[in-house]
Amino acid sequence: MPTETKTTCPYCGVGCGVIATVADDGAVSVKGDPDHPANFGRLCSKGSALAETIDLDGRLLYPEIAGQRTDWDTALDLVADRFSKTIAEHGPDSVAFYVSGQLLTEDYYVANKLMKGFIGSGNIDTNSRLCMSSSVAGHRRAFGADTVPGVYEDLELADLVILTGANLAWCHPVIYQRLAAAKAARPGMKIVVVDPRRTMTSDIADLHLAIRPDSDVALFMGLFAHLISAGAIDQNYVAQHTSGFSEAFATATMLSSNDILEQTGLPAMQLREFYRLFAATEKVVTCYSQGVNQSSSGTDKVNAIINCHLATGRIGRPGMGPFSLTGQPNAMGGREVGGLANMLAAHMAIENADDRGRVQRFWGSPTIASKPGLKAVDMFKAVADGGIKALWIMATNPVVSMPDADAVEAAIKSCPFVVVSDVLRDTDTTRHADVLLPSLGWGEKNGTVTNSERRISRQRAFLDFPGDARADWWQLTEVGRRMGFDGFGYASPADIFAEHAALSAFENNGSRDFDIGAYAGIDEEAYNLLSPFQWPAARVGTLISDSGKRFFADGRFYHPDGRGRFTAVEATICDRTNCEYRFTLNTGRIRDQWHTMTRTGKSARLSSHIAEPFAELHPRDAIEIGVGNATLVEIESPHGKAIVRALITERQARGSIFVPMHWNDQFAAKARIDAVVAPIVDPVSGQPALKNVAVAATPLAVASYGFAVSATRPEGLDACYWALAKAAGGWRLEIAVDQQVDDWSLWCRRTFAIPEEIEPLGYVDRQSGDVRLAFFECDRLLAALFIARQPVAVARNWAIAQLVASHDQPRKRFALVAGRPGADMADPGATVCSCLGVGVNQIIAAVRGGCHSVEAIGSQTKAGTNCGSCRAEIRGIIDGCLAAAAQ
Ligand SMILES: Nc1nc2c(c(=O)[nH]1)N[C@H]1C(S)=C(S)[C@@H](COP(=O)(O)OP(=O)(O)OC[C@H]3O[C@@H](n4cnc5c(=O)[nH]c(N)nc54)[C@H](O)[C@@H]3O)O[C@H]1N2
Ligand SMILES: Nc1nc2c(c(=O)[nH]1)N[C@H]1C(S)=C(S)[C@@H](COP(=O)(O)OP(=O)(O)OC[C@H]3O[C@@H](n4cnc5c(=O)[nH]c(N)nc54)[C@H](O)[C@@H]3O)O[C@H]1N2
Ligand code: SF4
Ligand SMILES: [Mo]
Repeated sequence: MPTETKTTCPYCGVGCGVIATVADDGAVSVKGDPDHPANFGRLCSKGSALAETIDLDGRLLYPEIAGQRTDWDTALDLVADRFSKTIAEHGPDSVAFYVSGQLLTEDYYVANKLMKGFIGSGNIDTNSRLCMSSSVAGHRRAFGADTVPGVYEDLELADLVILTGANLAWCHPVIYQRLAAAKAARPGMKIVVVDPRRTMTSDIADLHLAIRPDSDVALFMGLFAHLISAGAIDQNYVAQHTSGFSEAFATATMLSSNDILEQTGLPAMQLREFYRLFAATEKVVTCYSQGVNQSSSGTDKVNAIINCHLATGRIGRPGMGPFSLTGQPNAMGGREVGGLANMLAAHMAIENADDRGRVQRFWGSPTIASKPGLKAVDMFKAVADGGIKALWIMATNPVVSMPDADAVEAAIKSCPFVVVSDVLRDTDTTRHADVLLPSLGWGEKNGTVTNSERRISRQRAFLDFPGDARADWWQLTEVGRRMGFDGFGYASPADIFAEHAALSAFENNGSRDFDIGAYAGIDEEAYNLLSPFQWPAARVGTLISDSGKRFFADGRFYHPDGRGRFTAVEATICDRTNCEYRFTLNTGRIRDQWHTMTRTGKSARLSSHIAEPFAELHPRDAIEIGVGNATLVEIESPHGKAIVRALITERQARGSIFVPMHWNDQFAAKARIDAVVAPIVDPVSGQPALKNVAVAATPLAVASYGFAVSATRPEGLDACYWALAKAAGGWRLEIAVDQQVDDWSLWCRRTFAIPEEIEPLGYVDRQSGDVRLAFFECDRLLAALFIARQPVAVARNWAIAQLVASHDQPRKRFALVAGRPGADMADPGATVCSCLGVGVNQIIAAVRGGCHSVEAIGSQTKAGTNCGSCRAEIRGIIDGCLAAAAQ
């Protein structure tokens, strides 16, 4: 009998409920959980492809010391011993943990407890520093606690939704779908997108404000001033429930309208329209994500937004409020357990002696960190300087995702003792570990996560532990015990959750926002049955008292005076016109990859949407620097270099370049974009400015470009540029060489491990530089290579399909060498709908055949009918075709 398990998607902070089914033959399939209140059955492309990413290929299955397999006892004893000795010799601040919003709450709780309560240092920081720390700091300044007041339903109830620095269509696709459905049902609802780039999200916007990078503070200060002059301030609310209005007012009115126009770069009409809409609409939700947080003015951006909501009293009521969208599946859970270096458990403050005493008493711990620890960027600097001598990295890949990534890599290499807990054997970070600890992955591990709307859901295991892999909480617990600490006697995640819930209620009585006391002491059985619930969930007697409570509905905040605080923010501008590094590098995400690709990179389907690292450039910038479409461009800063494909598009503003954050040394020659990113941080939160980096861009001199498909993973690639992606039946490869290659046939034999007896089919034309080589074993294609002096114009998806086709007829083999489909072999074009494998050419054909709506395309080609993540792109293709036809 197939078994069904209700669990939660391990990707983004939407936190969709998933039903995983294991069939009798062990095959796993996933579908959206119709009962989960985050997604009501929907999933995006990444969620839908989860079953394709859980194979054991590439997994780390056994502990290793110095690259040699070992057993758990030996590995754990060594970790405990080295940490203990380092602390004994150099003090508690000589060790550190760098953890992740992809840990489950239970893992995170134990890591934080071990470092802050038993080792006695604040040196635990997390990739949430790169993600949510400006929001945390902004919330604490405004509300007195890190409270996210919004819920998803607010977006559906609002009359105006502002999406600023958030590419919802690609990064929170299921919220995007809920919003798109609400707008379709109620077309009067307005959507404003604030983003220097025109993204897929801007396609549903009534107004897209393509502001200059980092001019958000000016934009929202201008709005604040407008609300005052338009008489839109809620005077009663401001008087009764807030403080600091006059200081914020004074700074906001220091900027003239001209300053705002100049700083934001927006046309006056657009700015007026935005301000008018906000002033006139009661139900406004302002959602923000990394375009806000990842900035040297990130915390001020958050407070500039919150100021406008406090001034109008539009907070704490349905359909309104500021709403920070969390990125990782458990970014919120990490904040709840106090995983950041400057926080304590259960939303308590490390600077507050009462809080420290309370947590220490609760834990019965020998010590408690007396001051905040080092924040991520400073932590790796301390590793480089030798101040930190033992480091444990868990569920994050800092060699790819930290700014100044080459320096971070060098720091890790130089650190005397590095432990990495991961699910994969080979990542850019695991290659530098002294000890590798194999962790359980999604489907194997058990615990809870909290999504963007404060909803706690279970992740449940439905697969056996592979090899010797063990849960992260177990690894931490074992090390804690071996270091001689009491307080790590947990037998299961339920034990840990029960303690975490009890701590949240400990001496709380409504003084702290985070209270899930209703679950204190929860037993194994209840934990296993736990349904998704939102915090707060305090216990009064036997009742769960405030489930469903709307934060700030009563106008009470968590500052000692109970008031919400305005923040006097300042707008800063950045002008690079005359700089050597005159471009602004903006980095972020694409639809079908997750972070450093360790999981989504396994899926051919997901890799078919965008198979290569790229730089979006404005056409005029491209002309100026001499970069042609699909040629290669080198992006450089004083910190490092990257080489990516040029994608010339008017969706990009002049002077800016967008490069995705995902590619790394496992998938490309030199596309770790964080190697280029400067380690500049927000002064309040310590969050790096990952969206505004001064860079130079130049064309890469290339002798030949190439494309290849191969049944096995290419190895030892000899090329100045390469990018590798999984494809159905094998791999796809883009390359470029900077010098002529004498023997391409030999190059293929080495790269694709072609047996000697197999002769290539094809030709090498020295005059034109064209090369076409294919290697067949019986009727099966082993590898095919297409080389040209210009970017190769072979139909990629068609070539990939040849890996699984039968080549029993010579005609088919020759068609492959010709590099284009024969008359009976249509080329689907680049994949748009990754769920159903529909290419751009198929959609264009359907538009030409009379399908002029996304729905019509869906019924004709099925594109966009599964998860719906590609619907914005389909709409774009229809519009493009119709516009072209009308010309
Ligand atoms: N497909 C996919 N989805 C994901 C993830 C993933 O890896 N892949 N990761 C998850 C995680 S951890 C996170 S944190 C979220 C991030 O989700 P988002 O924040 O939505 O994603 P990003 O692409 O990082 O950046 C959002 C937008 O900010 C814009 N931006 C840049 N500079 C500015 C500026 O100065 N002002 C404004 N207003 N906007 C600016 C960028 O152009 C970009 O379009 O996504 C989550 N979801
Ligand atoms: N330039 C630039 N850089 C960025 C960003 C950006 O927008 N621009 N965004 C930043 C943001 S918001 C984020 S959140 C970070 C994300 O950056 P990372 O956290 O570095 O990215 P991931 O690829 O998710 O890394 C997770 C690692 O943990 C492993 N893993 C998966 N599951 C488990 C598990 O259960 N246990 C353990 N122990 N390991 C596991 C994975 O194999 C992988 O190696 O990147 C940041 N860096
Ligand atoms: S929106 Fe997609 S990635 Fe995010 S939780 Fe839902 S299914 Fe997973
Ligand atoms: Mo993130």
